[in-house]
Amino acid sequence: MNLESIVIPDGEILYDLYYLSETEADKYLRILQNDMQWEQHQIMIFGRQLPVPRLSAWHGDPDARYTYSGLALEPHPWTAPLRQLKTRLEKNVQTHFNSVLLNRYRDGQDSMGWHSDDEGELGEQPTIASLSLGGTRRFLLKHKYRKELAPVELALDHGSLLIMRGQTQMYWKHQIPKTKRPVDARINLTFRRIVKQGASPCP
Ligand SMILES: O=C(O)CCC(=O)C(=O)O
Ligand SMILES: [Mn+2]
Repeated sequence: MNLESIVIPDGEILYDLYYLSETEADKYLRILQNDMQWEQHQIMIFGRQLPVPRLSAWHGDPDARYTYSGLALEPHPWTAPLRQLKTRLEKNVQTHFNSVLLNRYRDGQDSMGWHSDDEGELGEQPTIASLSLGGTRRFLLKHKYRKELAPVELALDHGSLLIMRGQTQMYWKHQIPKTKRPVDARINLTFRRIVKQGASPCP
């Protein structure tokens, strides 16, 4: 593993472009594409139920529940490939994870809007391990208060690992913008540790 520090004020991010070998990344992409029970979650925006522009799946320990637009989501159990990845990451990142959110971006029109993973249930300074498989997408970070700081941009590649920790969620928002470029389908896994209940959704 070769985690490179990407220096940003008020936060800590680390990136390993080659966390998984090409062969491993291909294998996990294929397995996860087929095995997960992908759902299109709905969120409430201005009193209207709208589908989020991507598919998702939530897996974890039975008590790692989270609240999503007023719905208490029960995690699906760990599958063997998810557990394998979790164990490997826990060793490498020296953190304990009890859940993983998978997002599947079918094409360039699937996206995730600006948000921070700062829900109360993730605790004060969460460490989030984000593994990317499939088509490369732009990942942007912007500081919540210091408007003079330029956004930070990364291209999250097939098999790469991004770690966000320290104060990152407190001071920065991130997003996966839509793109008109033709892009392959992408799956992202964010391994997390739920410490208490109560949360809000990402737009
Ligand atoms: O798809 C990504 O890389 C970002 C996912 C994300 O920010 C999230 O699941 O909270
Ligand atoms: Mn996020």
